[in-house]
Amino acid sequence: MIHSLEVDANRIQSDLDELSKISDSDFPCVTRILWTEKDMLARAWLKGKMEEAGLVVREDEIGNIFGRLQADGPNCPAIATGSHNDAIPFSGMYDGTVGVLGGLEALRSIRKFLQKTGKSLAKSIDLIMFTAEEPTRFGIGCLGSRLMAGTLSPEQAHDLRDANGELLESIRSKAQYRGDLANVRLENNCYDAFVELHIEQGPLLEQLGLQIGIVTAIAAPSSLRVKYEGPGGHAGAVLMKDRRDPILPAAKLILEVHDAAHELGGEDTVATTGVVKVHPGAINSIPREVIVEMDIRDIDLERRTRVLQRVEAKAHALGRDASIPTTLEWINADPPATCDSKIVDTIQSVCDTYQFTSQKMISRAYHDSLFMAQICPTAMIFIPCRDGISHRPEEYASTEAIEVGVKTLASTLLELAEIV
Ligand code: HGY
Ligand code: MN
Ligand code: MN
Repeated sequence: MIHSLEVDANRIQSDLDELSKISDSDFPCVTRILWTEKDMLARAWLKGKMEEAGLVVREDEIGNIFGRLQADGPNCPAIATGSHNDAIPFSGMYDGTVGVLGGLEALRSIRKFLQKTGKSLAKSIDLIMFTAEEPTRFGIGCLGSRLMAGTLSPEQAHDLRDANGELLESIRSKAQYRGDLANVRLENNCYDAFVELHIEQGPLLEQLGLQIGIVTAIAAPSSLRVKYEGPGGHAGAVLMKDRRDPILPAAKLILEVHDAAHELGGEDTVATTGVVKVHPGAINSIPREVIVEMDIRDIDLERRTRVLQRVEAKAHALGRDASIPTTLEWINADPPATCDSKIVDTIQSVCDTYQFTSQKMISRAYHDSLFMAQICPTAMIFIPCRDGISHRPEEYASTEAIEVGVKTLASTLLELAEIV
């Protein structure tokens, strides 16, 4: 039986507002990058909120934070919910945080229901705040959930460097994190279910006037870094015939990524060049090094593979033709995830019980759910965001939309945790 639960929408909103101010950029922009001072403040703030809500709090060796609503009995199974609190530079206040603070409110409302009814849970419920879902600090997204799922090894994590070339290990220990990263790994089926609440980051739900998106699949993200190098020199004194300018193959590759997605892909094939770094970066100096970083995604793995193969071949050909040394590195190339049909059905029946309008859909953004799906049954709940805007300070989800999402999440978790 689906239980309707009351959530405190004003408390969720004030939590979101409070967290949005713990940022390295001025409101409404939010910037919160792994293991910066503001990230550490936000972590302490969240742990305090979890303890206030009566959860048992722990943090693992990479900084994934767990708040547990304990069921009766020491070795009972568990389910989980969660998302991320980190934010890419100058972005918005709802990406990720709706899933963490909405998940916190869902656990508060379940705890209140249990106290009122005298019931208890057959399964504990974990609220997880995942470390570094965004790729900002170390160039790869979902650092915490990748290590949980084993798709990133501790050795690979140790080798990661930030933009200043500092190793992850050095930054991790400065942030007072110790211990073996191998301990972050969770066993397969560690949870009986994982459900993440998130803003859609697209316009579909708002355009269709729907309250809930029930995610059935998550697109397959990939990203690559290509470096072209040349002798550089004086922008005035070196004749054109004597130049080997790395900006040229880089510029052609940027166009190629776009064309490959259009010509080989379908509606769900997307590609962009989000990073272009030119060294030394002086207007009157011919570049000596150009680095471009591309993000290419598709819900269809085969189709994405065709785009990646074409881009990789072209990257090398452009360097060869220009006699420019070329270095190409795949940062990640992950498979898509299929959401668990039983959890999808549970979310659907919860929406029907509340009479929330809903529809099944895919997620083009990646989330920690993409990796949780590799180790346990997983699904996602989307709520609409204004004009589908995300990763910008104009990102916005109404308190009412968030309340509907949290109610849906809370009742879904209660159903999955089973009452005894
Ligand atoms: O890039 C993404 O899809 C996610 O928002 N990090
Ligand atoms: Mn994001
Ligand atoms: Mn996100």
